[in-house]
Amino acid sequence: MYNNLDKQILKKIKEYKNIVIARHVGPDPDAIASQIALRDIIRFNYEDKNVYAVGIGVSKFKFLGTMDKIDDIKKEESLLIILDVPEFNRVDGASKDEYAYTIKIDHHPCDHPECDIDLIDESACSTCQIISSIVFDNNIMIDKASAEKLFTGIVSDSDRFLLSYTTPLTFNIASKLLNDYNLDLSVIYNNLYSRPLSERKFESFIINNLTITENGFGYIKLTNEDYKKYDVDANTASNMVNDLNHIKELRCWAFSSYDEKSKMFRINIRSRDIVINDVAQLHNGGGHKFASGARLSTQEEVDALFKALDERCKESK
Ligand SMILES: [Mn+2]
Repeated sequence: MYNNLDKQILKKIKEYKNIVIARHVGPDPDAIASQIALRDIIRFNYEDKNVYAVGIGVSKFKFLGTMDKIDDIKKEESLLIILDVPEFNRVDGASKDEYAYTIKIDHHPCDHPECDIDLIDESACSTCQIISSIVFDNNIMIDKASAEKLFTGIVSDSDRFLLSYTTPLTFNIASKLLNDYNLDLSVIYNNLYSRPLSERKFESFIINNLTITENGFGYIKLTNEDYKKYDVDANTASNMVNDLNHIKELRCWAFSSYDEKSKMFRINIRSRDIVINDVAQLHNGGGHKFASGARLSTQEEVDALFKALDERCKESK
């Protein structure tokens, strides 16, 4: 279904002895699950290859697997695959010019070539869905643990099949993974969705302190003090943005969370039916039509973006 691009990718994987797999900074379950699953699928099929998953690990997602330290390989003779990320400036732990050949597999829109091969499927709910399609279309053997990871990424990025990127193909693939590999749903859902009470309290704090404009735009600016008080981190906050879906009064909503490490404001934007990625693009961000983000360095820039989003809500009333 990928116009032979998948076959070209598989050919390159066959060709290279050393393969490094990277994904975006501040990873979500889809990023890590697709990365680990692809690594383990390649290892499962080619015992003699050196395959590494790189980037900073996130303890919360340890159940998906751990990152690797690259051995003493010649990167200039190695293949780099980047997953779930449109551009190299957001890739964690790898840069383009170090490697002999680069491949991108992603579901985020991108209007320019980034790698030697770019497989972009904007209709897929997740990178894990794309990897699953490649696996099934090409009758590739995979192990049960990898199937479990692919399913986890699909469930997580589609927000449990709620988001509009969920298609009949998403269900077909999920069903095939479940059925062919006899997956245990309760284990997967427990890993993904059990969370400490402090996080639920933090979620209540967000809902109680959300500002909603008359145009249906909701926003909150989270500070380090807020994280400390609820014992959560900036990452937790940005992953929580999906939880505000289906609040009637909201058409579009955004979190600004200050990240001490990078000294940047991380903005997460969601919308029920208003296109917002073009607004994000004008403010140092980007993403999907209804799910975007941005990274900004000053409070003024945050205010300008929020104003533009409110404007967009007003225009599309
Ligand atoms: Mn994704």
